[in-house]
Amino acid sequence: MNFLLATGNAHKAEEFAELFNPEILQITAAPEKLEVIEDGKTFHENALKKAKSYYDKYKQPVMADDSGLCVQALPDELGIYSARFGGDDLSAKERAELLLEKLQGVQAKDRSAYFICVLCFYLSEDEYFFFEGRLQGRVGEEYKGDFGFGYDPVFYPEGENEHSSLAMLPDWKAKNSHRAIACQFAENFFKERVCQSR
Ligand code: ITT
Repeated sequence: MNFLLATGNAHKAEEFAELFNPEILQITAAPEKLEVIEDGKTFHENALKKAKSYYDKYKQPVMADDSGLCVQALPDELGIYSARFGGDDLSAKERAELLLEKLQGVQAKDRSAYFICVLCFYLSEDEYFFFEGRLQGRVGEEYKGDFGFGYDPVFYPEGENEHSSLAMLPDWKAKNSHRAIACQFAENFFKERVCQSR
């Protein structure tokens, strides 16, 4: 199955290129980025809005991603607003540094956070599906690492890699991220669907 990718974020597009088995799902870049006002109250609403906007314009199946970082100590500041945290004029690095600044003095146990990715596969107005992935961890004390994008340099996943930021773990991120988990759910779903239709 072929889906048009509804994103203006080149980093997401790069990650998706590696995340699907092309024998099951092929994702093609949209010819042009559309301006979509993301005023939904949930990741699902925003993912649907993006998918529908691209579907309405290009009249073909679309996949959209709405994602963000949810930080326990700042419940209303990031989440669905992650791309705009601190205002529109900040760079991704400035946003991540602002997050470290706001958490200055907050103890390790209260720095808990998770990344979330909600994918919307939009086949038609009557048929669309959501898949969600999460990655648990914490906001560290330091900005570290050169890979990835957004908040990766300040996010430290829980478990064996807890001393490395996500921006230091490109291979691990490709297999274990919120986006990789959501893609795996989607791939399994569409694989099953193709098998059933044969
Ligand atoms: P599109 O809406 O065009 O897809 P966007 O960047 O505006 O692009 P979102 O509205 O989904 O995307 O915002 C998600 C923000 O959350 C993104 O800009 C990053 O700051 C952050 N984010 C999401 N996934 C991330 C990841 O894997 N690593 C680091 N930061 C991430």
